[in-house]
Amino acid sequence: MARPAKVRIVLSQAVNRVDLREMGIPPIGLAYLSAYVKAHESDVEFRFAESSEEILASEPDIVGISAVSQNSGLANVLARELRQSGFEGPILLGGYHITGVPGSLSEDFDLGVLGEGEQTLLEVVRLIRDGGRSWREKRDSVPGVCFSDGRRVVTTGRREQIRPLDSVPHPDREMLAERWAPIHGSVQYLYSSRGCPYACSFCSSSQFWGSARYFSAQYLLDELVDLAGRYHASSFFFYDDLFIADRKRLEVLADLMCAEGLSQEVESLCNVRASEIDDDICRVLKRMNINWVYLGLESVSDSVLKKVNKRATHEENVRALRLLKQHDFKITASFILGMPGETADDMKKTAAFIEENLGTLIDEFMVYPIIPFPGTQIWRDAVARGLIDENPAPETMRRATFSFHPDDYVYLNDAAPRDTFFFYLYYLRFIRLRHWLKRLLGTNHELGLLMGKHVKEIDALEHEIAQATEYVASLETQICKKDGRLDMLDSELEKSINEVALLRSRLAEGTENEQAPATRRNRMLSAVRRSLRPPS
Ligand code: B12
Ligand code: SF4
Repeated sequence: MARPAKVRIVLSQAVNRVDLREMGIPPIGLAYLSAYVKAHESDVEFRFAESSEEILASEPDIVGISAVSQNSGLANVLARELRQSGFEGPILLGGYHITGVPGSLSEDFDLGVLGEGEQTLLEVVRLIRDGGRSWREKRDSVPGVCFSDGRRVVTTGRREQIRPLDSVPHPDREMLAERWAPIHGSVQYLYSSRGCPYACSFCSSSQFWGSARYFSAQYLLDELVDLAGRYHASSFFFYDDLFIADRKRLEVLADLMCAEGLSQEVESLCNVRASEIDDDICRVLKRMNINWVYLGLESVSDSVLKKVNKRATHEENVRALRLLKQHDFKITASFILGMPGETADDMKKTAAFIEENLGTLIDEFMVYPIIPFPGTQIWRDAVARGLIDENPAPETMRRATFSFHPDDYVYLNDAAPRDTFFFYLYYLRFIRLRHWLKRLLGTNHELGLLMGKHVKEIDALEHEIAQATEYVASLETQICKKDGRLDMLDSELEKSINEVALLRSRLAEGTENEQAPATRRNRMLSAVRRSLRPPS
């Protein structure tokens, strides 16, 4: 059958496929690219593919790959595989890493797209379609790109932001549907803005997007109605860097959602910021049926918060937690360890704060090591201090992000020893693991386990345990001798392994029972239900 006379663009994302978290959220950025270019050109079609084999099987005219820093090496490998398989067409690279380090563009790519990609991709597609073989000679006519001129990588300057943001159509989620089969009743991720009005020194958002821009309330309502209707969304996750920055717009959106009946049907989640929390915003969020919020607290030390330009104090953070709880929100708080100037005492206090408030002010928490990502102030400082190369090898970024070996991690902090930092990082990750296990081992989940639920959660827990085993082993080499701290981690690890094994066996029991005669299964389920009933 003859191929339709359309330019076929195949988009891909360089991800670590064994990482369950990375695989969990669809790459909506690629879906915006497809929607935007298709809205301006009728003779293009978009597909999403993962491996080089899949990409080639889609017979692309143009390939576009997206990568964040820790996966930039995977993007290079993908491009190399395409070239080695004989693909001679244009290969483009976009996303955070190439934007932060244009000089890292590998020779297999024809072009790097810097920052916001829609308009640039449209121009590049037109150039390729209309320019024939000589398109490469005109690359310098497109703002917001980088490419090699044979000697070095050159950039063409920053492109103007797209304004108004509503001129970007809703993402083409159908392009992703095959891989991320929209499960009926699932969480649907969406973005209501680009950029953030703050400039924390560890975050690249404001640098990447420029000044913050917002989709209008009506644009968002239309997207929500589509997601609710088409995919029967069980919840909306507003995945913006800072969802609540423009509150007037949210008030209108809340009105529209209530009028549409959406806020009764679907529960939502979003990212907030302590300094923006007051009674009014809590009420607006509740009207939208947002019941779970994510909040970056980072540290309990005011001097650390100041140093990373957080523009929030510990007191403000606690006040926000209390207010959110008064309004009955569930809260996931995130913390960062190893920030410049953080003392051992600061780390100890942050750990104590988490333990004291877990289950009361904080429902869930996450803890990250600080990483100097390109485009951030701490990156620039680390480069200036000679701690990281201006154009780091992809493997360096990957190891700095994911390796649990202390030697791979770029430690930025002179104020506390490395082993203290690693101890608190791993200790807190264990506290998180134990908290997670406690929740799953609670009687309320007995029934769920017997019915074969929580499979994904248990997979994720096993993944965490495998990582935890690695970091205890690596900490042993760091601390060099067995001391009380290691013993504590060892025993936490052992408990966790036993408990996950218990969960796994309960799950297996449930699966076996599924095949057992209905009467036996029903007897078991009613026994569990009876045990869940409060005593009369
Ligand atoms: C969703 C998300 C995730 C998801 C990943 C989902 C996935 N499928 O990969 C999850 C939750 C797993 C995640 C995790 C992490 N993330 Co994250 N994440 C995001 C977030 C919030 C949104 C991404 C997004 O969709 N943006 C919206 C779309 C519109 O933007 P976009 O994807 O960048 O695409 C646009 C352009 O970049 C460009 N473009 C992109 N690709 C391409 C390709 C081509 C060909 C072209 C032409 C253009 C183009 O055009 C698009 C449209 O304008 C961003 C912050 C942000 N606001 O972007 C952080 C962000 C990407 N994450 C970041 C980080 C650091 C992490 C973690 C490493 C955190 C940590 N310290 O542990 C972890 C690592 C993963 C892990 N294993 O734990 C950093 C990356 C910094 C960097 N330089 O790489 C960001 C930027 C946060 C920040 N502000 O610092 N993350
Ligand atoms: S960390 Fe959050 S508040 Fe700070 S600049 Fe990034 S997105 Fe904005």
